[in-house]
Amino acid sequence: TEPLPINPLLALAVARDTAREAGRLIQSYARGELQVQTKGGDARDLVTIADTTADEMIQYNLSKAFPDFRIFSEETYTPGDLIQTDIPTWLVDPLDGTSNFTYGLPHYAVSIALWWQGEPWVGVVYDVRRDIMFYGTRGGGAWANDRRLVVSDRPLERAIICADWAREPVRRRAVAHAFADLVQVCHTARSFGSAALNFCYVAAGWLDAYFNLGLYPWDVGAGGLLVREAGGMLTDETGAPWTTAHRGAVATNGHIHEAILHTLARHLTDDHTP
Ligand code: 2AM
Ligand code: CA
Ligand code: CA
Ligand code: CA
Repeated sequence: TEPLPINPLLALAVARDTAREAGRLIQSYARGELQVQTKGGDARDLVTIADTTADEMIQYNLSKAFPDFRIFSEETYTPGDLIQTDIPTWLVDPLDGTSNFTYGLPHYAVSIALWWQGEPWVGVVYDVRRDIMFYGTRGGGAWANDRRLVVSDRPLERAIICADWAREPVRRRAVAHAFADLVQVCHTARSFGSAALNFCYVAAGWLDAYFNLGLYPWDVGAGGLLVREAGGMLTDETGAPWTTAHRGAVATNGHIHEAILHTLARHLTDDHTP
């Protein structure tokens, strides 16, 4: 692939500053009365003024710094939009963990990735409440503040497995059943509600595996880059290397990847029709 037409470190600096500023903006809404709305008639798909205002600010900053780049964002995306490989494209999730945010659970993040030629070049995930900046560049490693991240080497028996719940009913059930099976054989299991942060936790070696079967490019772009830069594996639920076309993402330390895929496959092929 051709190199990015700009210095990735410049894009990284802009993405980091923008994510931190978005975090401040999100926090300015955290104490007030939130008008929580739902999207597309799905009662579980929440959005607030914090999501939309942070999205506007991020898009303004990124397009001011890089006027020729595209932006693919959760809050302005319309179904059918495609990521073009020949134009550098920002993948933006202004607030990842909206359910946590609206319920007052202090665990959510801002996720920004730069995508080009089918590959991630820059990834930034900002943990708003803990003030941790996770970031990385293609070939430049994965970092949390100033610490280099490396995935764990734990086997399944000592692993902490993490998952979040797809909203689509068949996939939601498959996740729940796979989770129930895995919890019997691993050390323990968690569900935190921010996909972006969960990928960072796999990169950091704090979690050994994370899977979610209902994700979009802006959920995975940044954190997924960090998983790979930290030496981990990132595929879809069939084991194909993850791309922006996939809705399922499985991130692990590599050692337990097959076991997770195998367990998921068992429940994805089950027939649950009554
Ligand atoms: P969000 O908060 O930005 O919407 C929770 O399940 C995690 O998965 C969150 O990071 C959430 O992102 C993300 N997610 C995005 N789309 C989802 C979907 N269709 N079903 C389940 N989780 C989704
Ligand atoms: Ca959302
Ligand atoms: Ca998200
Ligand atoms: Ca979001």
